[in-house]
Amino acid sequence: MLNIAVRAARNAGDIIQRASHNVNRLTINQKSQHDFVSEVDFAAEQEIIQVIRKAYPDHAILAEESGEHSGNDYIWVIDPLDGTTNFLHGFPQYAVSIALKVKGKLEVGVVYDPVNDELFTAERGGGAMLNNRKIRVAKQTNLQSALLGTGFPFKSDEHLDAYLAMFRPLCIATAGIRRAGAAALDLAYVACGRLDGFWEIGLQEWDMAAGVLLIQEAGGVCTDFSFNNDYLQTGNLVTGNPKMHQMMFKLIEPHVNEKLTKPRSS
Ligand code: 2AM
Ligand code: CA
Repeated sequence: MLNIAVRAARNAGDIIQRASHNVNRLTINQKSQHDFVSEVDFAAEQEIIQVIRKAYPDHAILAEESGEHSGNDYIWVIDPLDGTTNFLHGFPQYAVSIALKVKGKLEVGVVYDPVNDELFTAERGGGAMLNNRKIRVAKQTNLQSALLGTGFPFKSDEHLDAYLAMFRPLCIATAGIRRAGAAALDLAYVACGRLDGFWEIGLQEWDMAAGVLLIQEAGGVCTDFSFNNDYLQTGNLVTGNPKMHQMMFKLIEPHVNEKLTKPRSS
């Protein structure tokens, strides 16, 4: 199943890279405020679904641009192009993200960066790899030297105050914070130690499913804002090595309100 995920991710990556030379000519639609989708997102998603359907005709699919095809223990969770806004600006930070959930548990995760030809893969119990080499989360235990990733609540200002309240102590406590704009790739960077930790409010399941498994298999910890495992449902995630996660959580926790502990509404 990992092989199928890799084939689908690479094929989608090829479609994306071919289109990257002509972004100005793409048809772009706005899904909601600050949220865009292009014909490349759709084409990449169709390719991924085709590869998966051919190998596993009765598995279910949850994909960003085509919704949920329900009714199975096996669900493929797909973001065909994570970082669409970056892609449309020629900002080379975007990726394909594909995960497989079996009975609600993440079993396979692939994040593919077609710009740098970096393939991040993980299977439950089998470790995490970058281009077939084993990766581990960073060993950093000092917050002052830590480089963190994050994402801003870009869709609405509902959680902006809570987010900014968390941002402040983390900004003061760490060596730096990066907001690169493609959550799946940020998580892959935590898995291979380029980032020491990451947090975000309001992620979708397809943004994080593959990345979460990469981090877990690379020795990291992922929780929601209640220190539980409901990040796929709430969309809120804190992650890093066990010590980093704990230190970040301590600074985030005082600013967590009730809304941030509930399953997301959309
Ligand atoms: P997407 O490109 O697949 O939609 C988390 O920040 C995620 O939100 C990103 O990985 C990105 O995934 C999505 N997103 C959508 N619009 C965004 C925007 N204007 N800025 C940042 N992220 C955006
Ligand atoms: Ca997307």
